[in-house]
Amino acid sequence: MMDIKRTHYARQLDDALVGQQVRIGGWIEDVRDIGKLAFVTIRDVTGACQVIVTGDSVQEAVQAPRQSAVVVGGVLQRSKAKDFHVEVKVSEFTILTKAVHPLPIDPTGRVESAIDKRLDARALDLRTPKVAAIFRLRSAGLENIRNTLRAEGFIEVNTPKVIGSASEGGANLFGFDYFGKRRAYLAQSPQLYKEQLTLGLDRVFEIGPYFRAENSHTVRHLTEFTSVDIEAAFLDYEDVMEVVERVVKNVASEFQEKNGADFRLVGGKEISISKIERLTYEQCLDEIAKEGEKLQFGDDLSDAALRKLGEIHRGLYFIMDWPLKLKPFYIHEKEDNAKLSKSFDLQYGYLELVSGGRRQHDPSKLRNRLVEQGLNPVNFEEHLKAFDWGMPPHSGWGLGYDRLMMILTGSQNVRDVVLYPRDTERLTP
Ligand code: AMO
Repeated sequence: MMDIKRTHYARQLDDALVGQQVRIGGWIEDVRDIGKLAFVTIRDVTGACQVIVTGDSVQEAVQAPRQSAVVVGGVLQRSKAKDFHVEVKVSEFTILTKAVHPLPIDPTGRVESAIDKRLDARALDLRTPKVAAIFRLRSAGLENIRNTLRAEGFIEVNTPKVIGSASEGGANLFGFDYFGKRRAYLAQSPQLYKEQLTLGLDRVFEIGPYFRAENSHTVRHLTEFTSVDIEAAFLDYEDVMEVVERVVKNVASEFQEKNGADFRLVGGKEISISKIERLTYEQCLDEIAKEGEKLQFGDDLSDAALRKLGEIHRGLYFIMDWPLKLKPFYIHEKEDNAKLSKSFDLQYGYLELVSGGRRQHDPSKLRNRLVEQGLNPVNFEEHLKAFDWGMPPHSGWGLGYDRLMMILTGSQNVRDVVLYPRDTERLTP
């Protein structure tokens, strides 16, 4: 029976193990043939190590296609090599699966490939150390967010993604036939469920997919993406702005302080997050006007306008108190000026990372808002009925996790931080 077990990862091989028998599992990266022996570099998920092959195995190692999966065993000895302190003097060299050449991309990272080629071969792309590091950071970030939110009394929930009616209004909805009986849709967000859950669970969060039939061709839009959503009873919008500030701050310091090696490898971005600046929508209009772009109260901030703002405010900042009519039906008006809303976006330069706000919890006002936005309250009855069961005032937000990862890892394209991105062109792999 073939023994496929390793005793160590490449990174664990150090001076303390010299003289011991070790076994490594990984992929052949380089082979240097110098006649009676060959120097082979084996890479696993933790790094690379050098192995010295002699005897009959030399031929096998020299002929082995690069990137084939192998296990190698032998005694660890000190090395004179420039890049390695120690090396394995091989007594066993087994090729487990041969790589078939030509490979679609070069996972050593020496030859760069365009993002589309890399995504077509994503599983192999992940063997590139920098790419694997992005996904380790992505995982560490999720754990960190879970810890932050749990410590603040939020419980994690999972709401349906196959639903009977829109959660965010009619646009951008993927619909399909449901057993020949009716239409069903993929959830654009957990918005309505998370609000209902504040009735019984008080503070909830969900980390899950959003589906949007968004015909956008940009480096920041996908049709399926991951969001962190929260909703909390008896908190106002300024309170949940503070929650998101803590969440983002903790992820950034997790990367900078606890995942330093991966963070440096990916070329991560150190972001300063002492106190995130809070601008109102109207202040933004003034700033944009000074830059020569005139917008009227009630106009949405165009891409061009956001890019101007992004040049003035290069890091993180909030835009709050948007005109009510620009915001979804579930957003609460400001008590002292009903034209404005208790809403906010968290921006990083021109890029929107989060949007949220206080929610309308008065069912009759909510019905009016639906009608104002051209939506039919009848289609929301399942949701609206919960508002008659003592709905608490509540606030929350949705954070685009892929966009946050894009910023923190210094990536230029959201596709870099998503394993198998989905956009208008891409449904595979
Ligand atoms: P919104 O529609 O602003 O809010 O979405 C929340 C956050 O999700 C991210 N995002 C996207 N990321 C990648 N590709 C896309 N196509 C895309 N669209 C949005 C952004 C955005 O800030 N229910 C509200 C949230 C709430 O109020 O709680 C909502 O869906 O980072």
